[in-house]
Amino acid sequence: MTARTAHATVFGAEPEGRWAAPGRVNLIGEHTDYNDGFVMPLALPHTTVVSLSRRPGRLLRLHSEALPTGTAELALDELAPGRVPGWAAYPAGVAWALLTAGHDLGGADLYVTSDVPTGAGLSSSAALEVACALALNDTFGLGLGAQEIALLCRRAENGFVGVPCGIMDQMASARCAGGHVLHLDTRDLAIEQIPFDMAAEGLRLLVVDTRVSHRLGDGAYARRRAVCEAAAARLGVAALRDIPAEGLEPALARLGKETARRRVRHVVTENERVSRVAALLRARRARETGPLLTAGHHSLRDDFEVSCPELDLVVEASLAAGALGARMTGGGFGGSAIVLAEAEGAPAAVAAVAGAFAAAGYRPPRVFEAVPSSGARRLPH
Ligand code: GAF
Repeated sequence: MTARTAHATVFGAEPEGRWAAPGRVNLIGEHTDYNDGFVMPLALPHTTVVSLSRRPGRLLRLHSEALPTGTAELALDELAPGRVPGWAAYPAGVAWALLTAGHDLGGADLYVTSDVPTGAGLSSSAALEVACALALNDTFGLGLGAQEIALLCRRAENGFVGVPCGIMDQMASARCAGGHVLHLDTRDLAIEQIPFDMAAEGLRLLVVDTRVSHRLGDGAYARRRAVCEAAAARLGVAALRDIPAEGLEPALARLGKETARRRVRHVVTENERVSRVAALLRARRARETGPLLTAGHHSLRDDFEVSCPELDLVVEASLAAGALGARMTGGGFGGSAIVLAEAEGAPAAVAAVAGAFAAAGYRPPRVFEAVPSSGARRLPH
């Protein structure tokens, strides 16, 4: 059954349109977005697709193909943070963010399908939010641009779902372009689309999903963010982005706690790595980014302390098998890693990771290629 037919079967009405939003993988720039810093995600070919039909009244009905838990029914005028459990909190949060921003919505039925892996650190939540926002924006003629949509989706996640994430994932899903990485300044949201064609340089970028479930809601992410904000306040800057690389040592000397020093060192050095990777990609020297990716992993493992044994093993095993660079990607505590390898060396790196996982008694990882794909869009009817 196609999604269109499924929509009609569940809701008794043909969808008026379908909208797709991708998951993302981040090349470099981790835990920098809530410090006003720099990030460099690319959209994956995996998308969440939402079909929508309007309905009379002010009820929002939500159905996910993946979850046989039935249809969630929510009154638009009763949406409030903390009241909607499970996956429906994301679409409901988007409607809430739109309504509280003063936009006019009516009743709607939304049917959701997705092939973005969940819990894999690949932004399935942002893909769901952005696809829903796009569907509501187009259908109710709200006239919002991609950046406004990303900001509203972050507001949904922060204020309604309760995850204190930064802006990277929503901007990646809304604004990435096929064949490019999105070099984003998360302070003013200025973007640079940098061409990213690994095949042309004889390279491959692989995503390794460790299948260790990653959850940002358990407090560790929020604690990292709070330490960074407290350190910025202590250093008298608006955000850690304002500490330049050459100002790192004096800044560290002013921080009392070792934990704060480590977190600050990660953020400042990571922003510097994003700039260096951007310069190499502009010069079509992607091969040379490998050591920067690996340095980013070590910083996330040792200074930011958001890695886990499975992610570390992907990095160690792939590098030992000749990969050019590797790092965890996304929030961490599980989820996925990326591996940059020579095209002809990629199979050996994948085999080495699979072998190391088997030897360690871990579940086999899922591996696929990161092909830079389009951001959110309306699909042809
Ligand atoms: C998660 C968050 F949602 C992002 O905002 C970002 O902070 C990322 O972790 C870490 O770079 O994906």
